[in-house]
Order: sequence, then C-alpha cells, then structure tokens
Amino acid sequence: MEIKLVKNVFEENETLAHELRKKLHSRGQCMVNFMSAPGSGKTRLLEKLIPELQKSGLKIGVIEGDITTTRDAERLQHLNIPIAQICTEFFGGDCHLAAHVVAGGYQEIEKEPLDIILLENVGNLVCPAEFDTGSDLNIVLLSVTEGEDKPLKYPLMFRAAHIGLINKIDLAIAAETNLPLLRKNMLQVNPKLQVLETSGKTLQGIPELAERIKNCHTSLGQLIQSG
Ligand SMILES: Nc1nc2c(ncn2[C@@H]2O[C@H](COP(=O)(O)OP(=O)(O)OP(=O)(O)O)[C@@H](O)[C@H]2O)c(=O)[nH]1
Ligand SMILES: [Mg+2]
Repeated sequence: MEIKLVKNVFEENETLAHELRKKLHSRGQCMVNFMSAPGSGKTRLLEKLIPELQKSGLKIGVIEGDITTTRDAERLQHLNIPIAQICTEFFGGDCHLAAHVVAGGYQEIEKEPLDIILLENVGNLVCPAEFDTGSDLNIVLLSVTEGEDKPLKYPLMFRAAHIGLINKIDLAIAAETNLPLLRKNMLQVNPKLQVLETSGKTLQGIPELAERIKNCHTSLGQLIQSG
C-alpha cells in the first residue's frame, strides 16, 4: 500500500492565515503579532504603544490571547478601543493561537473601523511561532531578566520575527544583563531581525516601535493603491 507522507501539517493553518491576511488587506488593515514567554511585558507594552499609535490618528483594535482569564483585556479597557479576548481553555487550552482562532477573535471586532490590529499571543516562547496568524509583522519580546542565551535555546520565535524587542530595559543594570551578548545572540539566530530596546515603564523605544508599525501600515496602503 502507498504510504502517504504528510509534508506540511501546518498547510491548513497557512491557507486560513493567508485568507485572513487577504481579508484584512482588502479593508486596508494590517495585523501585528506580539509573542514572548509569559510575563515578558506584552500587555504593558501594548498599554503604552497604543496611545503612541493613536497620536497619528490610527484606529487600533486588539485581540488578546490567553489560556484562561480576561485579565489582559481588562488591563487595556481604559484605552476605550475594540478588544476581543480569546480564552483557549474553551477549546482544549492551546498554548498558541492558530489562524482560525485569530479569525474568530477578529470577527468580534471587524465591524469597527480599524487600521491596525494588535494581537497579543499566548505567553509561550516556543509554540506560537509555529503558527502563521495572518499577521503582517511578527514581534518577539525578550525581557532582560530572562537570560542572554534564550535566543540560542529557543530560536524558532526569533527566526519567525521581524522585530526583536529587548524589553524591560529599565531593569538591565539590576539584572546584570550583558546587552551586547543578548543582541548578538538574537542576530546570530536571525541576522535580519530589527532589534530595539524597549520599556513599558520608562517608554524607552516605544516611539521607534510605533514608527515601524506605522511604516508597515503605510506600505500596505501603497501596495493596495498600486494594485
Ligand atoms: N520594570 C518593568 N516592569 C515591566 C515592564 N513591562 C512589564 N513589566 C512588569 O512585568 C510583569 C509582567 O508584565 P505583563 O505585561 O503582564 O507581561 P505579559 O507578557 O503580557 O504576560 P502574559 O500575558 O502572562 O504572557 C508585570 O508586573 C509588569 O508590570 C517593563 O518594561 N519594566
Ligand atoms: Mg499579557
């Protein structure tokens, strides 16, 4: 009997991610996927990044991904923007967001006029990187307390990312972080990674990060105009 070799178990996810991306683009929207280990500072960063993006008149929506609780969505509620919270415990407790799950989250906010959708993935330094979410930009956060070796030990997310944030930079001295080594390890895994130092406390690097995200949205608009 012929043996069927499954070459791409992620094929279905990729198809759905492609469809979602196409749908967003047709509406002039782009999506940014924030990934990191639990507690690296994704939600706190979003809290500071969103007002920075709003300064340019951009309409921001958020899709939050967690296994349980609506805590992260609650922390962003004061920003008064459309937010969808996904809790994966209702369908198996996945440690990542697959494209069909993100599409479900998007459905909850798609009636709102939005320019940029910020997606906070489930806290996990490995699995989320395996799934195309339909985003245009992947951002990985590594906080200075996690150790310089993490890009080498968990390379997948750093390879999948366009931007790498060295986050909680305000704690670098207290944590005795070797910043040049951390940066070198990130770039060893992915030489194309754009590395920024950020802090959700002091706001260091937040305007630069907002600029990169705005550029992504602008270039998307140019792409649509040129057909
Ligand atoms: N000093 C300092 N603390 C931070 C910074 N960013 C986040 N924190 C703190 O770190 C803790 C975790 O931050 P969160 O924003 O919840 O991290 P997260 O990545 O969203 O966590 P999960 O959603 O559980 O994966 C909180 O106590 C934050 O206040 C930062 O830039 N500097
Ligand atoms: Mg969070």
